[in-house]
Amino acid sequence: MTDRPTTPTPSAAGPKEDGQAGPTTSRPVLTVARRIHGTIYSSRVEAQGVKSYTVYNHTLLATSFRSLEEDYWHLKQHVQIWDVSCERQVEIRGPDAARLVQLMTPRDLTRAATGQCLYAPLVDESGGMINDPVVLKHSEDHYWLSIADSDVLLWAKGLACGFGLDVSVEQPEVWPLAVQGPKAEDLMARIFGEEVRPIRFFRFRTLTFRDQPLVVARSGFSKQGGFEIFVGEPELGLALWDALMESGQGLNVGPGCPNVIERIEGGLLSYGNDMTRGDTPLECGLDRYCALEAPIEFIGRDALRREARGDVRRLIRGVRLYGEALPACVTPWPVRADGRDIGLVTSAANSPTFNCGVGIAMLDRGHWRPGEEVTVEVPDGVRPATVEDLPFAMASS
Ligand code: THG
Repeated sequence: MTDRPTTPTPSAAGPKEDGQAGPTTSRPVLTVARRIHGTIYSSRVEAQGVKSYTVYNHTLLATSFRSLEEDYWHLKQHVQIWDVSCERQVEIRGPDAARLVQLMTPRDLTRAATGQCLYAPLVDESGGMINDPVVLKHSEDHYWLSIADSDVLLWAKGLACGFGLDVSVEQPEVWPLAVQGPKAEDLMARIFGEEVRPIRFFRFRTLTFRDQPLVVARSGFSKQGGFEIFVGEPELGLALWDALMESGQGLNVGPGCPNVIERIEGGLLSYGNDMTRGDTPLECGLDRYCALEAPIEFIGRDALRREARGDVRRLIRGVRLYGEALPACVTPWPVRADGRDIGLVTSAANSPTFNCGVGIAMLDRGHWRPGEEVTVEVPDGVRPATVEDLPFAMASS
């Protein structure tokens, strides 16, 4: 087997200029071979000067272009094109499709509409988080689960076999492209026409580009507004990327990617970082997507009902961290109150808006009150911190 080093890729710790730890000279590179997929847009992403990648669903995902902070301001002020091909689609079709999708999630899908996107925790038999996809309902017997970073295909296939369901479960070649930022709607209208404007949040329509149909949803992994376009044809995808980049006169369009500062401020959780199979959706603060008393059948229902009837023991909260600029949060940082361990910070970044560190933390009951003072053990010392609601809100002073 000939593994070929291709993209020089910064180490897990990332580039220094992003405020992240790690060597600055002769960093090891990530060897990219068949098991780690590039995407149909990779040539464009590299031509735009991507600085760092992560691997998500076995696929490259950019993590910075200029610096985290420059990318952050650009995303909040203008419009960015993101290669989010790593959001793979698990396609479930057939007479038992609705039953299988409902078996996987505590969210009540019985009244979901065709053309609707639904953020849906997936849980195992103990209520542990398996994934947190966006479900796209194409029809009663046709769904896409637009997945976060875990192998949902295998879980869904196992359930389909085990329950003897009449469905097909596949991972089609679909390459989502996100257009995010306050000017996203104007840019999209230049490509798809005025029909994009009436698409409501978390709804999708089929629009045409170069006479070819494309699924266009008003969704995306930022709080700045925008769309996701689900492309099935590599050539069409490149033409779409180029058209978006070339049609942005006056809109300051640029390349981008999910931005860790913006997503922490916005309270968007990252599966594998902020939550794992060891956490339940109730602990993740996703109870509004759990219809535990609805007359629906889903895996983990008994465990979640038991948890909900007792006291949920831990909860994801925001934390503000004070002091020097933070390094990257590679392994979780212990949180302490009165000298006792009370939780872990699982994601952190330096917020230019709040002028302090911002983090997402899983905290024990009794320590959830906004303003509660705690300390966080970061790799270079102990920092004072305070507990916050998610999303982070601007102080109204
Ligand atoms: N888009 C698509 N697929 C995805 C993501 C995405 N799969 C992986 C990952 N992101 C899933 N995680 C999230 C988390 C939050 C949201 C979307 C995907 C999100 N939440 C809304 C919010 O917090 O404002 C609320 C959604 C709702 O209430 O239904 O947008 O980004 N295709």
